[in-house]
Amino acid sequence: MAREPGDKTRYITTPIYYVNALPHIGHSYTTVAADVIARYWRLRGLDVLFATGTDEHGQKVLTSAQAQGKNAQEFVDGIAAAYKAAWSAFHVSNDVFIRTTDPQHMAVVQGVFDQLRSTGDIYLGTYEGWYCVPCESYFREDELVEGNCPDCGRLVEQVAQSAYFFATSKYAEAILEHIRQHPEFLQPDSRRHEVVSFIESGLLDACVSRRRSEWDIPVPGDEDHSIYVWFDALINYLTVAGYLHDEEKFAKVWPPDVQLMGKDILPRFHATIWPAMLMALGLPLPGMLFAHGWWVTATADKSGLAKMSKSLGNVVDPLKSAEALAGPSGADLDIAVDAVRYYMLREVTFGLDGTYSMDNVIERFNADLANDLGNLLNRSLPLVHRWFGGTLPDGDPAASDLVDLAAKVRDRAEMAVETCDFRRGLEAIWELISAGNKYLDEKAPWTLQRDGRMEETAAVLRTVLDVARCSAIGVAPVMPVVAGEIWRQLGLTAAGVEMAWDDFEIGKLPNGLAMGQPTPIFPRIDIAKLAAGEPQEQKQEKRKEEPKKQPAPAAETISFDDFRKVNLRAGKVLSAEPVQGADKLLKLMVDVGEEQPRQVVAGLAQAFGAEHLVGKNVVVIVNLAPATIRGVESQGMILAAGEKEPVALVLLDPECPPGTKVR
Ligand code: ME8
Repeated sequence: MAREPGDKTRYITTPIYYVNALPHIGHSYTTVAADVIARYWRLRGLDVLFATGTDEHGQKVLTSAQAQGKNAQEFVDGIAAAYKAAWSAFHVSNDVFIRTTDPQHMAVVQGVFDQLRSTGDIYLGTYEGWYCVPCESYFREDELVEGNCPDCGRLVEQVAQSAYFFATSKYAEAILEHIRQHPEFLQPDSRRHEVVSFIESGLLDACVSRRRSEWDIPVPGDEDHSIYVWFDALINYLTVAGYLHDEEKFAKVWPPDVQLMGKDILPRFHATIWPAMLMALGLPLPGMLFAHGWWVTATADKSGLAKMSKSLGNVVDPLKSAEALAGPSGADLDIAVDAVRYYMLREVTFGLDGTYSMDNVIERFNADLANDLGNLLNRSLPLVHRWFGGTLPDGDPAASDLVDLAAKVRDRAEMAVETCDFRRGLEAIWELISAGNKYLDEKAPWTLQRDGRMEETAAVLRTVLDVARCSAIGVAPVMPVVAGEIWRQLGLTAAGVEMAWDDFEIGKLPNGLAMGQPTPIFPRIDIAKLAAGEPQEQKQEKRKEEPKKQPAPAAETISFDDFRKVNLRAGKVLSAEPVQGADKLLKLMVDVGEEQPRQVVAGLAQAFGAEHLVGKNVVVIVNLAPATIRGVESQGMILAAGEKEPVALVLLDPECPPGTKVR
């Protein structure tokens, strides 16, 4: 249902998640995708309502609470808090977190039930069939598994009991007609076809009540029945929008523009009962229901793939995944979280199933983030500090194909968000990033600068940094912290420039901008070392702990504080012997004034020979992280002079005692 032109309101929802499990990557996937759309809309200046929440009623919740010795409210409060914490850690910018136990929601559910009962769309009938008491679910004979509940495997009862029904079947034809008129209503196309077949195969009226239970919403005026959890849950989307309690808000917000969910809950619930309920209430249908695929893992016997789910015990914890990335890279956890968000949306086309692999997360971190995006900034920004004191002279970017490319990429990214094709959108942005890196290589500002062509040098750097600025806008919905950091490093935050999608255009880098401090955002992970369980060489300083107001150091210079971190000591070489299989390497034992001599592996064999080194007073970096070189541990580094190969040792006076600090 397209909004009127000029209507700036947008409403987006995720499913509300059951409180029987803590959030895993599957829940994060839907929620992050919705967050990306919400953030994109906000960047476009739209007025966004983004809701997620928890589905807290049902007999199963009561049973789980009892199993943990808690009362139901205490139990659901704990899980709802865990969901909120997870979304906050995952940079999810939801405006509302709805819980079905909110009294306001419960009142809306009863109000809707009453309304539909008064129009005859809900009626009292008799349910005859099989019923699983713990699952509160009715089943047809052919749905049972060896005569038991297909969900929990327990015994089912044959029942003939009074229950309320909702007249779904009455709306079947109208729903099909709506789908025909609005193909965008159900996405992706494959799911739409599935839903059409499902509806055409014949709809039964949905049973929307259960035997009265203390942990469900009672049917108004009927002590014997409770409202079925799915009927209760679907109404959350109405409650959030203000239905039956805030008319003004509801008139502004309804209907949802986009509702996201996994493919499991599309056909029966969101594409059938839900539109039928809205039709019965006389309300417009959502603009688009998008059902994405599943994260799957290999089954235990490796014969196939199974949906990641708590009951199968094969879930990935999203935060642990980010921690597993931050650990070896030394990246800030917030950056790692953004990288996981990026991975989820870049790796698999939204709509298809995918397998979650930590190796692939790391690979994308190194290739797409550290190499491509990170380098775009790292290779250009320091040069502005080195040659222009941190502020580029006023001017335009160099005329280049990049201006056109950026315009095309922006169009493609917009189309991608509108169709939930996040992968394609990110691919487009990466085309721009790669083109920016290639342009830098081709224009080689280091050569221009060496030749004294400073105006051209500035124009090239301005173009590249403008590409970085556009890329920051482009990735901001997916990686908000990363984008904020690029913005800061470019000096845009300090200059008070707000990020806006409309500024995704080369030529909008402000003149006179005092650029910020260049700090690598994505420290590369050495995969070989990671596999061997060895420490990574360059741990990044925690980004947030850096004093923000420090003057920007010039490129390829380090601050005095940085220098002070290098612990240099006088050392006396006690012995030196070749490292097997490596003709350049020597294994040295060096007295650095500690209890035990240090073992240092150094590439000095060809330049000096082992015997020449013994007895020499050298300078040793003693706080370098240990590394294993050709299977031999090295606990430091010896200073030597030379471009590629060492040609001279840095030597101290013979009387300087081992362990003396070198400053
Ligand atoms: O169904 N891969 O809640 P739920 C991708 N309360 N997405 C996954 C996934 C996976 N392996 N596992 C879960 C419910 N999801 C109801 C919804 S709405 C009115 C009521 C995501 O906790 C996906 O979005 O079982 C799926 O639809 C949702 O979590 C199911 O969450």
